[in-house]
Amino acid sequence: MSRRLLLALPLLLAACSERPSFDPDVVKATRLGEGLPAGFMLGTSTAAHQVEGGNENQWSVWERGQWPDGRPHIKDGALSGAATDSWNRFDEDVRLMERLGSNAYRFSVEWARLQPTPEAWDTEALARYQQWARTLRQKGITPLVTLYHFTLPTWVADTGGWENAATLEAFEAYVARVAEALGGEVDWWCTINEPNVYAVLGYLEGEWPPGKQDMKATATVLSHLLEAHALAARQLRLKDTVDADGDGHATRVGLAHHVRVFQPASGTTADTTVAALTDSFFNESVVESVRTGRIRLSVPGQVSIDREVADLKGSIDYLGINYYTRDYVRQYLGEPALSRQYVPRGREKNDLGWELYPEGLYLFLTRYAKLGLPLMVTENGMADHSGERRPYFLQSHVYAVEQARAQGVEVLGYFHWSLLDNFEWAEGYEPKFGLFAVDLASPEKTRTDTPAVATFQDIARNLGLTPLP
Ligand code: GCO
Repeated sequence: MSRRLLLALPLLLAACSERPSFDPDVVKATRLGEGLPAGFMLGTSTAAHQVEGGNENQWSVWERGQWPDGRPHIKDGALSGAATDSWNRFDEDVRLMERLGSNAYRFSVEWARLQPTPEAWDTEALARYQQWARTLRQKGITPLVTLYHFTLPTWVADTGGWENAATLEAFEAYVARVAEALGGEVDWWCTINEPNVYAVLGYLEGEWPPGKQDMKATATVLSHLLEAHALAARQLRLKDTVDADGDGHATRVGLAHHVRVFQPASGTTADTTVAALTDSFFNESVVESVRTGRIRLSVPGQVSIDREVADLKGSIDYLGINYYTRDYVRQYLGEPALSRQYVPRGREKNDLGWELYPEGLYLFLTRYAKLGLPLMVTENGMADHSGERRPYFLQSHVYAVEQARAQGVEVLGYFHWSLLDNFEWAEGYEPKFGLFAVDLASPEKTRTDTPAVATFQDIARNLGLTPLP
């Protein structure tokens, strides 16, 4: 070996450990689940608007709208409508969870259902959510409840939604009521789902309501969502004082943070700089805000927010990670985000064109170990209409979790997105994310197994859980 190569070896090794590469044969030969500790939460994840059906909120209004050129806002003009009718089929869904052998379920409560107008409060709907949590616990399935998953009541959206600071107060009051009602059954909470995705898709890319393309508004919304998270954490700890599962914690508060690997499209300074900026804004700023209690959002020449927020520091007991994919980033000064993202030809992708890159989950779990807090994979899944590719997707991502744990990273659980095929926002019903496929045309919304059900059951068994027949 030449001397130069020898000198370069540590660097090369460092580069390798930064960018691991999983061998599919090794992944498939691993008895996944055996590497996870007893008590590890193995479950699935859904969101109210995507499965419940019959919701009337900011999104359902948007679904009925069009772009200036007459195209519907949602692909193929789809409406969330009855969705998978999970509002009425909860017990059926719990059977599916039991068949999987899962011991945890993440679902969200719908603000617009609970508080359809500022003065009205639907106590029956609240009681139903309470019953859901109780049922889950009786079946040995730990509920993890999300308080805000992308949908606002119309009365909140009409007064400016998350751009308006007054929304924070309304949200805090809503959280207080939910925490009081559900606290006896629920210990695990997720305040806000993906603040960064909500802000970017609604206010920067304009593909989601309210359809804006405005960097300043994006930053304002992101910063308000982080503040809302802090207020929610405070309310949860105040109002939920019942330790439902007797593990010594009445509340375990987290948020679900969507992370993406941003790979510079080339080695040029332009691309590496813009990829680092994107990473910093999209991935890092949320984590840094909750770590330091100080919201710092900056996009050179466009945005500079730097403010300390009461109760933000220390607001999470765990960090939820929603991980799906990697993007390649090329500088493009004409775009508000200063870049364009794409997936090169030849990479394996899901039906939505997202690259399948399980190593990215490992990268984020090891990266965010720096927080010194437990991590939880609150979402991970793939759009796959055939269902044939999901088994390996599931295996390789659980493998990533096991690899991270083997490095000493405390990962408490893995929630697959999703239990069922469901309403995929602007993409409508075409993408199929479910472990169980749903026949939307049938009045019963019939659920059938996809091949990954067996994969999930294997993992559950190896973890010591018992899938029911
Ligand atoms: C998100 C949401 C989910 C999506 C899922 C698949 O991550 O955007 O939490 O509601 O349906 O991620 O795109």
